[in-house]
Amino acid sequence: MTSESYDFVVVSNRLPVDYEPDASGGAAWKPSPGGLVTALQPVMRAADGVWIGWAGKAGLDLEPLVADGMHLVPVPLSADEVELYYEGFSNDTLWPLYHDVIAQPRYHRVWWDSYVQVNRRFADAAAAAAAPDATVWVQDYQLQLVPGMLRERRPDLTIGFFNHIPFPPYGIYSQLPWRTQIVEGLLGADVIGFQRTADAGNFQRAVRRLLGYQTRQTEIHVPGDPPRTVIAKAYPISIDSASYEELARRDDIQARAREIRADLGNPKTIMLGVDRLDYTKGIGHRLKAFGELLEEGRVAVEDVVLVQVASPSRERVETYRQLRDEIELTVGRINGDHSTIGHQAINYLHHGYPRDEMVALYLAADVMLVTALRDGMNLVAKEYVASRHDDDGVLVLSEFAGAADELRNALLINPHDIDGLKSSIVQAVRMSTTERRRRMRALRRRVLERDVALWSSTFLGELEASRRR
Ligand code: GDG
Repeated sequence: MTSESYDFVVVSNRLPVDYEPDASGGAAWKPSPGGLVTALQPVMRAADGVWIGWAGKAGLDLEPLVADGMHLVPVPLSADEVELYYEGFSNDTLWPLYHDVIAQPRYHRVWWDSYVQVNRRFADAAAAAAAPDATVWVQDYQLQLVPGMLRERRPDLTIGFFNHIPFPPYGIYSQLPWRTQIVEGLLGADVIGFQRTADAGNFQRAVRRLLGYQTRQTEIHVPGDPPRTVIAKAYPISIDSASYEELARRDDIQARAREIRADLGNPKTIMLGVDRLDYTKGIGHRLKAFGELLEEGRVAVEDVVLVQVASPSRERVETYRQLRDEIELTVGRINGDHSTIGHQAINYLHHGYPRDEMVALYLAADVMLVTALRDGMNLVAKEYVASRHDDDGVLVLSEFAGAADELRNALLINPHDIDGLKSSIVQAVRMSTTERRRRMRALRRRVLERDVALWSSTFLGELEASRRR
């Protein structure tokens, strides 16, 4: 544990670096910069802050370190805790429950016990690292008890929480045996951020139903001595838009995009899906729609190819193993039925790729398919738009992704409506250049203006304002 203290503390399940022991028995830290790191790095530097999280490998007790100019405090997790708190409660109870029970959530008391224990460890680490009156920002569903635990120990702190995934309607949320404890845990924060206004509304309803507290617009009145006002509100997350545009303008990445097109046989239309292999992403619905379009002859395998990047995810959770089997069976069937020697219907890639390659794929894709059944935001949709500095390309976007609240100029679809999805795919394939440009320009204005730096500064600004309330 660190003996130093900091005015700004970020707490998330994972640290923004991966711990990779090398062959010689030494250790290496590999930065894994995502949007959150990009957004928070300037704030961390200015406030000389610290990031608290798990290093991604079980059973390691590591010393605090400095990587990429950031102070990092690793929180250890045992192999059992990875199984119970992380794979179990976080990914097999909360994840399916918060995504509208697309898969069946599993409720196990030992998983919950581990969740409480691990949340306490994160809260202890944050309490130890935070200077008097510091600001602490807790991230995501794995750590929903941390705000309450922290407030108990350290009432001097200003505490923010951001939920990256949806918050479900009360009718679904109320299944959770520990529904009251979680709501109470979250209410330890001064500001609770959600992706969509609907998520904030669902949370407020759960508070009213479970605790009977009064809410007014974004305010929740929490009785006590002293009574507190907690803000629950939407702060839609975004990406580092400029860096995607910058990559997309690079000559080597544009050359790679042309190479991808050529390798695919220069088809008229390349459609692209990029998702973690997760049942929330609607990959099966997308494949079904494409398969039927080929079957009906509304698109031809010589003209249209679907590239599906399905990056490996949560492979130790049974539901994810089953999903992989289902998807791969479907891809095999569609390819078997419709591919020809020279033309493969679906190019399925079960790999993760470097960001450069992702941007080249975005540039190569005429149509981007985001068909999530439920998604907090969906950053892939925003990354596609940010990369299209040529004002071309069509985004087909599920109305069940948070991004649909902002990206109104996409072709919005209901992925459960396979006929509707098929029509939108055909519309995207046939769309005129003029309409593509008009829509993409509008989308780009939005994504370039509202980037991840604006997201974090807005959230932290409101958190700062809550100090004065
Ligand atoms: C959660 C919420 C919310 C994917 N494959 C590769 C790769 N990726 C990158 C994408 C994108 C990120 O991973 C995925 O973000 P999404 O937003 O699409 O989805 P989740 O992982 O489910 O994220 C989501 C998000 O949190 C943020 O709040 O939007 O709703 O579920 O950045 O590009 N990146 C690389 N190679 C891959 O193969 N380099």
